[in-house]
Amino acid sequence: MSPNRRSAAGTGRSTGGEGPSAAELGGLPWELPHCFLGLEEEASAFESSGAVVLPVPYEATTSWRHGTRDGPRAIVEASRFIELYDQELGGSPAVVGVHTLPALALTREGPREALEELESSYRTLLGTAGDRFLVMLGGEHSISAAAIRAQASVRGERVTVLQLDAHADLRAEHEGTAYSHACAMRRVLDVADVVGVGIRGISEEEVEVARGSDAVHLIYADDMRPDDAWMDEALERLVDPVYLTFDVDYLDPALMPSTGTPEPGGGDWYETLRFLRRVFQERDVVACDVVELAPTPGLHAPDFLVAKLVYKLIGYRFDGEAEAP
Ligand SMILES: [Mn+2]
Repeated sequence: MSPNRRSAAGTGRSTGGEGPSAAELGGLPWELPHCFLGLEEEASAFESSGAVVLPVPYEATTSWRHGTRDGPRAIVEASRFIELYDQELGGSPAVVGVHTLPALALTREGPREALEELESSYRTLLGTAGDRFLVMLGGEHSISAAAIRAQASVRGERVTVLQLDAHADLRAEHEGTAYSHACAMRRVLDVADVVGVGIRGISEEEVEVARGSDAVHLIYADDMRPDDAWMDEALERLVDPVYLTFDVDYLDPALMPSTGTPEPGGGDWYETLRFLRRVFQERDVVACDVVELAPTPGLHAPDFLVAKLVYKLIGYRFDGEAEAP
């Protein structure tokens, strides 16, 4: 661990000309800033950042084990200790600049009110962020619908959602609300096509919805062996612009035990990265979210996995581009 790699010099940026007292204070042994990757101010200023991280620690309708409200904080904390250099990409994706916003504290009036508030907040954010790559950290999966709806409305066009998930989330209603995590994808079908990958926990109702809708294409985990043919199938269905929603229960629970409703089977690390890199190379992925991490006290590997995954998404997004806008 070498904390000074977080310094502006370490990310290829120059330090500003602070006054003498700031320079003196800057020499003290401060811990890493509590933002994504622990970047210094020069490497994480909003204006010069290509990527923006939006923590949304929202949790109201989780079905089983709780704790996804602690997900964003755990991801950001773990991210402060991962290496900035990426040997797969042969560089430090952090040079594009990664800004971390404060967490959104949504109303507690109810799921509908909270998600409407998120949708309008996300729209406002898109107006300010321009074409910066927006990465939302959940929180429960219901938040994705608000972001997707905002994307479609601001762009004035249908988007394609690439959903990596163990579950289809196509229920019309779940436990008394249409704004549940289990309904996230059903709520966007009027503004988006959905390509669900890795599905292995699905109800009969959802199978019927998928069969009856041209807007839904599901690739079951059962059909993802023994080769990568499913990757071509998914890519064929992805029409730009693409919004990526990554529910961490997509991954094998052996890798990702820290989630509310785990399902056996699912993606492994390298296969998942291989697929995601292709998606970013071959399609225009305009924004993404990573949701449903519910940190397990005393077990930090899953938190680090998600932090690294988010950094990989940023790396893939900007791979081959010189600098941030
Ligand atoms: Mn899920």
